[in-house]
This record gives sequence, C-alpha cells and structure tokens, in this order.
Amino acid sequence: MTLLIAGGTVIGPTGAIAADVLVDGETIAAVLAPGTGPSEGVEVVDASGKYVIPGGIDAHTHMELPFGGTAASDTFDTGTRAAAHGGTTTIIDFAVQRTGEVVHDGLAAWHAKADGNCHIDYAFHMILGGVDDDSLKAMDQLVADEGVTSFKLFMAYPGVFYSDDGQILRAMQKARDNGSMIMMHAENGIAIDVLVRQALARGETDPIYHGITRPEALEAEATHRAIALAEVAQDCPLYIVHLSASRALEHVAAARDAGRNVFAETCPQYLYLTLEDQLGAPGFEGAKWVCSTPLRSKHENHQRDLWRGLRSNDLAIVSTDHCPFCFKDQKELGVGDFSKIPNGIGGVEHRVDLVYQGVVDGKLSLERWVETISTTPARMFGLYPKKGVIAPGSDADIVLYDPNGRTRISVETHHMNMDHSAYEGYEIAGKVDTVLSRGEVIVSDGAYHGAKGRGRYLRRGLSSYLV
Ligand code: DUC
Ligand code: ZN
Ligand code: ZN
Repeated sequence: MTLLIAGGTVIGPTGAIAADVLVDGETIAAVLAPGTGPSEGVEVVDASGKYVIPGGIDAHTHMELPFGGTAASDTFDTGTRAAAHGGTTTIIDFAVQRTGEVVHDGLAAWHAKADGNCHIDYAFHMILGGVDDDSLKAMDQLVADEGVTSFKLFMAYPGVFYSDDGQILRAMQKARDNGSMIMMHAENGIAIDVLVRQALARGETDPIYHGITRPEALEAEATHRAIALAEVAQDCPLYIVHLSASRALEHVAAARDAGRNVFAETCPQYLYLTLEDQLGAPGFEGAKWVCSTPLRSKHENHQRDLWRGLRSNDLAIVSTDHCPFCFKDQKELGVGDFSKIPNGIGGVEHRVDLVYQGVVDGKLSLERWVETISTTPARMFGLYPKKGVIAPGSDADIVLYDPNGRTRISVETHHMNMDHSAYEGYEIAGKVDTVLSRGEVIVSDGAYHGAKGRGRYLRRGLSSYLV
C-alpha cells in the first residue's frame, strides 16, 4: 500500500521542515515538498497541524523480567502494545544470563518469550550475570551472529546480577576488542547492602528508606569507577544506564569533555518524580516508586541538571527502564521491609509524551526531543538508518504528534499491565495522534489496529558513535 502523509511538519535532529512523506509498503519512499506528491493511487493521511516524527525507540525495557521474587507484569504482548499506544515503535529489551547460566540459553529464553508476541519491532541487549571465560567467548558470538551488540553489567545487586571490578574489566576489554558497548548499572551495591541492613536493624522499613540507603554518593562513585575501568580497557565504549543524579552526571560530562567514549541515559521518572513527593508518600504507597537507581531529593538540583544534560548531550537518550510491578501482590511483597519491594517503574507508554512536555516547558528543543527519544537510540545501538529517522529507505515507523492535543495519564486509560500509574493525573500538552509501524497504521483516532506477532526481531549492528 502507498500512503502519503500530507501537510505536516517533519521533525528530525537537524530541524523542522514542512514536508509530505511518501510511504511505499514498509519503507519511506520519499520526503517531498508539500503538495508535490502523487494525487492518485495513494491513501492520504492528513497531518496538517501535526508534527511528523520517527517512531520512538525505547532502548531500556524489562518485559517479563523475573526479579525480586516475582516477574515484571508486562509481557512482550501487553508491553509492546502499550508502547505502540504511546508512540514507541521499537524496544530494546534486556535478555538475561543469570549467574551460572549459559549466555546462549539466556538469549534463547528471551527469544522464546518475545517471538510471536510483539506488536512492534524489538531487539535485545544482554545482561551478563556471570563474567567468565565462557561468557566472554559468548560475547563475541552474540556480536558476530546474533545482532546483540551491547552488554549490561551490574555494580549493584550482590548475589543476583553483581560483577566485581575484575569481571567488569575483563568484559570491557572484550567489548573493546569486538566493538560492542558496555552498559553499566552504576551503584555501589556492596556499600548499599550494608546501609540497607543497618536501616532495617533500626526499624526503618518504609519505602522511602529504599532511596535513603542508595545515596547519590554511591551512584557517583560507581559511575566514576566504571569510567576509570573503561579507560583502563583502552577507552572501551561505556553507556551509563538510568542516570539519576547530578554528581554522576558531572563524571560523565568530564569524561565526555576529555573525548572519551562515554555516554549516558536518564529516564522520565528522574526528570519528574522525587524522593519526598513519591517515594515518601504516606504509608506503603511509596512502594509504587521503588526503582534503582532511586528517585532523588527535590531539595537538590538533580532535575534541573538532568534537563541541562539532555540539552548539552551529556545525556544522550531518554529510556524508561520499564519494569512494571502491580501494587497488589507484587509491590506488597515488601510490606514491613522495603528491601523486599520489587524494584521497578512502568512507563513505556508515556516516554514520548513526558519528554515532549519538556519542550512545552521550554527545557528542550523539538529537535532534541526527537533525538533523545528516537534518533540517538537508533545510532547508539546499531539500528540507524533503518530506524530513528524519516528518510528515503528507512522503515516507515512514523508518529503524528498533535501539539494541540492533550494527554491525561491514568491507570484508567493506560494500556500497561499495571494496577496503578507512576504518573497518575499528569497532564501533557500534546498527544500521540497516529502511529505507523513499518508502513502499517497501528494507532489512529484513539483506536488500535495493530496485532500481536507483527513485531520483528532486529539484529543490530555496532554503535554509530564509535570510529
Ligand atoms: N532497576 C530497576 O528499577 N528495575 C530493574 C532492574 C534495575 O536495575
Ligand atoms: Zn539497572
Ligand atoms: Zn533496567
């Protein structure tokens, strides 16, 4: 089918232009001066008054992740359907190698969960829960044969996903050799576990102590250590995930100023939510916002600094770290002991809107909106130019965004498999209007036209940001 998206304003990293977009089958055929497209044999999609942007790419999700004695509540079916409603047309989820498990078995398990269930295209990073000779060899194979070109390590969660500095260094040296990216959960988990035990011994059991026992200093320290280890590994490409705090950002900025291959993402929860207002909500309510890294204090300048980091590109990407758990029966596992609350916030449906609100609030340009939610994730993780740009030959993953629309976020209307919303009642001065995935209109006029199983696995190349 040939579609002409007519009358809109196409936004890319280089600016906004009035243009029509011709879609032939699954790909973009041409970007045309307004009114110069074919008038016959095409179905016209009216984009007047709308922004026409490349579909969102959420580079950090955890569908069905077994964690904290339970599993993330969105399946690949429910989670990718919710993502589509919110203008995200690609996710990169984290396949998991548990400690003692064969890496390829972990990857196969993730393919089994996703295959035939996704509504949008998807790719995988690999979590390495055990760095040893076998998993180092597997890294080469995943890069060469499986289209998995990034590996997440944890400086937190001793006994679960944790790697020590020697293991991290070895994985970084391997990544330096094969061109892949090391993604780091940068928190000092050994020190955090001491603080957690001490807090519980004092009877400090409420959700807010999750945040208090994971202080900014321990994110900054781990971020600095990861950057130092990557330097020793001859400037191995390093990507800090879910960066939440000013001092960690300063370390990233200093490394980038020194010309290092260091990148970072933040997430909407750190841009909008706080330790006091959400995690510190009365009673057990704050459990809804237990995630790691934790929400930070509103009495410091984290949110101001994170928005600045997004403007300056010290923060390259906004991902969600979508890891939803229902309040009932899941978050409730931690009643009386915050350390048993499963860590995670769901937000895959709201990222495009929440970052757009930054444009409305004067914190980000339209171009940076598109870069941070789509173009840069595509480039960072080897999906560009198939994804992340409106250009001839690229997949026709396109969102029509209505700057005159309004979105009210609520559990009553969201599509994620969660019994609450982390952003309940938030009003966005904009709205996802129409979503195309590979040329197919999957969301329009508030109705869903997509289908489970239409999403395809994407083999990724190496990052475009490395030479
Ligand atoms: N942080 C979370 O909040 N959830 C899943 C894993 C992680 O690192
Ligand atoms: Zn993490
Ligand atoms: Zn994560």
